[in-house]
Amino acid sequence: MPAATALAHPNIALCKYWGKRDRALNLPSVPSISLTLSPFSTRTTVEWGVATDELIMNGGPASADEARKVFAVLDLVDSWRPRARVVTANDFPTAAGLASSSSGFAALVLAATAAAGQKPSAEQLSILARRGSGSAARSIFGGWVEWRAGERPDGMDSHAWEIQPVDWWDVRMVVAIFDGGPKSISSREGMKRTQETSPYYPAWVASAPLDVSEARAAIRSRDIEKLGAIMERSALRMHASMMAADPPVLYWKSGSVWAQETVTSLRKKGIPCAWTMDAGPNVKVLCEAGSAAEVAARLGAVADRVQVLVPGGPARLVNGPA
Ligand code: 2P0
Repeated sequence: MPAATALAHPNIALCKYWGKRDRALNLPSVPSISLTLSPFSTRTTVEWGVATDELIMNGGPASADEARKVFAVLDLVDSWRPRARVVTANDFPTAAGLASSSSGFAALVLAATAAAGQKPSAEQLSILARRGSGSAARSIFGGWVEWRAGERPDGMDSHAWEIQPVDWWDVRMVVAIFDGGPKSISSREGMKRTQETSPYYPAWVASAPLDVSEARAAIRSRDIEKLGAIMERSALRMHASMMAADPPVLYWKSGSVWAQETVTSLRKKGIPCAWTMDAGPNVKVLCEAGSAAEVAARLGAVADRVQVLVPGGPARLVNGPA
């Protein structure tokens, strides 16, 4: 049976995606910018032409909800598709503070199209990955990545592209992990609620394009101070729009604020660094390679665990099963 295996890295947004202009097609209301991050990855094998659809995730059968999302994406790869067996595994623990959906759907569409004998462009892969999970559109590419919001109703102009490759700038992303309790609300539900009830949502949408164009310029000129200011501004505006939803969408914990204050004090000491936060309490800190050890040590004093990540390459086909 035709099979292929692909590997993709997760990404963390520097300018955030929050809100959809089309829920069915997963089209964002705002453009976003991310950094693809190594060493963590998802490895996925897709085998077409088996007896029954089957999804194995991290060594065991996946939930019905996860299987529904995965096979819906395979239906887009081939609407007359044969049944498929999908085996996927992350080499990072769920508790590593990273979203596995970005690397997961990127690896899935690359493996599925290759096993079907298709040769899509990276942009076409990004559009397919987006249908599984928005942030996955960005993990098709390595390094510094922008995802266009696009304007077309069919979403064919809403895909990611590489601003600069993986080796453009030797930075680190230091993740400060705060354990404690399950995620209060899924990103999908949090976005919907923000969009439907937050009086600040229109202001968030209006402010995002300028953040993206300024961040793109800061990446191209390797200006960490400028990029850092935009990163924090984007994260704060996104979280402000969530907090103003009814009921509020609040992912912050006390440790999140400690980590943010640590970043501010590092900057006062002359170490350029900046934080971002996603749909959870963990704080991710961007800094140059030479200051990563000090940033990690300082964050280690306030966080439960710290993880240092480096820029990662694009999704790619690999040998051997997942
Ligand atoms: C991002 N997040 O830009 C933003 C910032 C979380 C906060 O993308 O509904 O799993 O599958 O498109 O991509 C997380 O949401 O949401 C996310 P769906 P996704 O990284």
